[in-house]
Amino acid sequence: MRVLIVGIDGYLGWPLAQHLAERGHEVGGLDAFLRREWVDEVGGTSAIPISDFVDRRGRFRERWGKEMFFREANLVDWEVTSETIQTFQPDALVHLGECPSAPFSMIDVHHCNLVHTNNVIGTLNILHALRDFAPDCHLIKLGTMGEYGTPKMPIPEGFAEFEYRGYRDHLPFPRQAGSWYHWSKVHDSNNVMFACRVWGLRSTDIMQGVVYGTRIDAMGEDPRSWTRLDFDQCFGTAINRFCCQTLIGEPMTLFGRGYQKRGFLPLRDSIQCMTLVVENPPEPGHYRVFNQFEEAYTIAELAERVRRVAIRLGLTPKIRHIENPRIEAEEHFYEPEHQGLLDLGYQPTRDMESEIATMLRDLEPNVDRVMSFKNTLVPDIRWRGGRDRCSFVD
Ligand code: USQ
Repeated sequence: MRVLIVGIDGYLGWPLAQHLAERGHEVGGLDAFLRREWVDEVGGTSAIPISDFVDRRGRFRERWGKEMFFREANLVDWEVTSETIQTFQPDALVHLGECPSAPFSMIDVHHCNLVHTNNVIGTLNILHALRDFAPDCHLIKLGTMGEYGTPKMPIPEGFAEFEYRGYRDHLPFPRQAGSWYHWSKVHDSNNVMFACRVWGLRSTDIMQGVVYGTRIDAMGEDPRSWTRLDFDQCFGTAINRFCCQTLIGEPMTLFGRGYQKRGFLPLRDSIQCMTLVVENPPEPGHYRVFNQFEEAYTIAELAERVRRVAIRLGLTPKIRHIENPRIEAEEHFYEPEHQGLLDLGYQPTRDMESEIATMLRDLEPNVDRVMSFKNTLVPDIRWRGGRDRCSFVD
């Protein structure tokens, strides 16, 4: 299949490109390298050094024997976005070209607006370009489990049967997002669903949990194949941060009580699931939703797993509670369903501890690099507004 990856230079995009090429797909990409800029802006860096995109394309050419189609373009630019889709004529378009950070979106009005413009307008441009130039293409849109929030009932995959005053209907499950970033994904979901209904586009909206990990098999040992691994307060996610913190002897930061539950999955599972979705498109006009994660865990449980693995590797891990900069439930009911991808053939890795051990080994040569950016580990972006460094509370 011809697969266009929007956001091909990112944490998920670059491994996905390699995995799909390995499976014989014709991969093309679009990126404006904004993730690199945003991480720089917040004073972070990738713990694992990454190549620039010229070198990444060189690696692609060497490994798969062909030049990769690529456009350096910002999705909010309609002309380039539509030209890219018209020229490449994708069978599938994987949309990873969004700002993925909740804290970044909470910094101030400018960051909130930047995230909304980038994410919502970018997706609208893709939808219009698909309608005009590639109406049969399958849009794989990365949403987030965070769209649903943490309701006191099981979370279905996108839709559920509702009854009200004796009437029944199959309707979208309510969204209760927890940051401006997560709300931008809700707006995207509504827009994609509407485009499928009125224009007959086909799309899979993936509600993905938190991804962790450094590797997939298709990467091999060439550094140009490696993907980024952020650990700053904005672009670093829980397990990735816990591993980097442990590596340099800093405490793992449990926000508040630490019993927040989220769905998690290793990088290799994320890539496996997206590939299954690409290779099993829905019918034209169909909008389908999958909840994509391996299992739900509390943050405290995850820190404990990192601690166990780190001790086995001879490190001295610490776990500490820190003021929660976010406004979120710190202990709550959480039972999201996730059958759709299993029905398509998803085989969860399930071995979180060996994945964490691989991460710690991959990170080990970069200990000095992480150490020199350690001031980005303690959060100061507050959900209530303003910036104020959080204090440890134990
Ligand atoms: N947390 C800690 N300590 C930390 C970092 C995070 O306790 O050092 C807690 C947070 O308070 C939160 C949970 O861990 O309750 C997850 O936070 P996160 O930073 O790992 O992830 P989140 O902000 O939710 O966003 C990430 C990705 C986003 C994706 C989302 C999936 O950045 O792109 O959409 O995970 S989900 O969480 O299911 O919404």
